[in-house]
Amino acid sequence: MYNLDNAIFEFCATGNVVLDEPYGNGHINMTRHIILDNNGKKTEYILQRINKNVFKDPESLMENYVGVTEFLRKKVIAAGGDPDREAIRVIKAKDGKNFYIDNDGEYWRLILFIVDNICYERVERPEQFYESAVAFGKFQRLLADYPAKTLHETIKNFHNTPDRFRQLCEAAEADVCGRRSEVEAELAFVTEREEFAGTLERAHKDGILPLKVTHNDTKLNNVLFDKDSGKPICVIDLDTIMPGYSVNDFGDSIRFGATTAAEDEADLSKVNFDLSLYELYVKGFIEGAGDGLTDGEKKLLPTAAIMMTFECGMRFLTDYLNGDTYFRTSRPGQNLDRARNQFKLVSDMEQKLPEMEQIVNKYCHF
Ligand code: ADP
Ligand code: GN1
Ligand code: MG
Repeated sequence: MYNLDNAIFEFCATGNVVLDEPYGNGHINMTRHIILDNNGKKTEYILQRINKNVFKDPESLMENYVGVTEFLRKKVIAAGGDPDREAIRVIKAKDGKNFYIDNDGEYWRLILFIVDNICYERVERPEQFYESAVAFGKFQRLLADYPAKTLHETIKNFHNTPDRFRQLCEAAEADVCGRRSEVEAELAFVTEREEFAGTLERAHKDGILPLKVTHNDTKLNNVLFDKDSGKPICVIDLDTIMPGYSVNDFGDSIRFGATTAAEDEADLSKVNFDLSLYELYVKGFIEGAGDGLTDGEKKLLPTAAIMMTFECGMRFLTDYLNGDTYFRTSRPGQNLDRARNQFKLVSDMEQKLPEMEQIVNKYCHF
């Protein structure tokens, strides 16, 4: 249950509540936009209840979150930027902690609302996608010297695609909701790609793909843009910052953004992979990451785009079979639509792989 009295006033934030409403389209946390009026001075906040079903250890998560935000704040200040706009500011609870635990054992955090922002659920103009690529590439570059060993693994095996394959097989085997018969075609599609699922893990074992500090959830709606200049202000949603593969941050953006339809579009004839958006993202990500990517990583960018799309499709399908317990849904069958949508994109990308590789070659000059 959402209980404002038990949450916002437990933080070092004072004033009368003049606005309190659900906010954003995240699939995981419960997010509210709150405005407090303190003798005429209004301050805007984002109050979030951390999803404990997804994040089993919220205290470790907040340790990562605060460590990274503080680190980035210092870099923004050093570069002469505005730290309350270009970095996330965590407001402490009254007991000095970075979170508040309510009577039900739920964890809450309060952060400053980044004002005058626009958050896009879909690419409206191609430049936005290019700009988001620069932002996510730069984000990786800024964190290149972060002490990765201090990071907790907030979700074990988060982008371990073979493990996602295993979880899907388990869900299909258990079939707790009796939905398996509806998804035999999708299960066959996945099984045909079992060997492919291990490609990045093998590249890691072979020393081609190093572990780096990565965002791991690089959807377009996890970067905020300035409403006037249209430029990216800040990368948000830092719950999944962990050691990972740089190419997966690239791939996850591609699966969400380089498409002609929304993630849950059910009419698959509308869902196609958009090569021109892909090209813009390649250009921006390589520019943003600077010299932070090795040739081995760059060569794996197209594979990672397919991998993240395939993996996300498996995750949606697993959740559908398990009874929609992980991703927030707003209508029956939404997770199945999401899974089919991702698999349609995978097929389309597989067809267009030669072009995807040519585009990477064009910007990387191997
Ligand atoms: P989830 O994990 O559920 O996706 P997010 O941290 O991404 O949660 O937050 C959900 C949405 O809330 C974002 O997509 C964005 O629209 C909005 N949001 C989050 N943090 C801020 C912030 N500091 N300022 C303004 N809007 C924010
Ligand atoms: C979730 O939290 P949000 O909506 O930004 C999910 C991502 C998926 C995405 C699919 C912690 O992202 O991994 O790619 O939904 N986040 C988590 O839309 O599982
Ligand atoms: Mg989000």
